[in-house]
Amino acid sequence: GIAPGLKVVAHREVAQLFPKREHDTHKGNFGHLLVIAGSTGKTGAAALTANAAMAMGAGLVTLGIAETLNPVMEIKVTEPMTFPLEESTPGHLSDHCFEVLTGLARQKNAMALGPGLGTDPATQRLVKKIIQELALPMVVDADGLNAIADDPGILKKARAPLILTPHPGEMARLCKTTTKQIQANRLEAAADFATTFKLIVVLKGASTLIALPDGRTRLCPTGNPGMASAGMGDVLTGMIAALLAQGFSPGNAAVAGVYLHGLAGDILARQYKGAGFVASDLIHTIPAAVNGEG
Ligand code: NPW
Ligand code: AMP
Ligand code: MG
Repeated sequence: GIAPGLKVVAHREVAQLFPKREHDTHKGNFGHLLVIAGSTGKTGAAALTANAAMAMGAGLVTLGIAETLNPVMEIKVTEPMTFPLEESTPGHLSDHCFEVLTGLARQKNAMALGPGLGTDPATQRLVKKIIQELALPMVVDADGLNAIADDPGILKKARAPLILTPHPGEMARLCKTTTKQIQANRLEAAADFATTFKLIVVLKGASTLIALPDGRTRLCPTGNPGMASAGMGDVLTGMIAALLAQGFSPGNAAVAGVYLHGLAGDILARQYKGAGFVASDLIHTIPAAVNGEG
């Protein structure tokens, strides 16, 4: 049964959030997203996040990447721009790049922070600085969440709205408990964290929950087991962040991003009769989900 007060996200409310594109519009009207993601062995996560943001309608995307990985990313992504940043060990971002990053963040409308960043201590210091000092609405995911799990209190110092997108394992790290405990109390875990730290929690998994800072909670009806594969969460992060960059409120960005990510997965599950599609396929299905198919 569904807990009282837990509203299921409806297709109609998501569809009406997307304004019609004016005849004479241009890319400057759809926001510029800054993605900070990727490390040695996990450049795929950075590419998926940046490409998903483009597919979700962001006007421009810039991917900040550890400098020795920049040549690889120049080839891996096409529409997103890349920007090499100072690293600690090869392929891992250093907190020494924070000044440069502050400049890079200046003309941006939102940030996606964490997919594939790795767990280098200097990278983790950088994540903490970004969250506390950059006034950009932000989606924090994956290793961005792992970086602050030892001190979630810094989330209270954020200068702009935050959307956290933990899977149950990451949520367990944030709450210093086990995945099993989180899964047994998903609604309570997400709602408590969101109200305590005054941010949005997207607790992923079958039936993703969205908990808002005012205590309201939403249940996403889309998504399927075919989505239990590498990179699906990295795509979601890019999708939500792209909506933030386009000026969606944090609550609307989270609700619409989660719903359409699941809907794109459902369109693919029908095409593939179940599973076998991959996160890159889901990126290519985003327009069909947004434009009302399925
Ligand atoms: P358990 O074992 O049940 O306790 P990790 P990751 C749990 C990047 N990637 N329901 C489960 O825990 C990411 O962006 C890069 C229940 C599981 O063992 C990150 O930066 C890719 N439990 C980094 O890798 C592609 C669930 O969490 C544990 C659950 C590490 O991220 C892959 C795993 O979590 C990846 O996206 C669920 N629905 N979901 C690339 N190509 O570059 C998760 N768990 O240890 O945080 O590892 O999610 O792979
Ligand atoms: P991550 O573990 O960060 O790659 O995120 C996985 C993404 O796929 C999240 O958006 C999950 O909600 C989604 N997902 C994974 N498994 C399922 C499932 N069994 N049913 C629905 N969605 C799923
Ligand atoms: Mg993930």
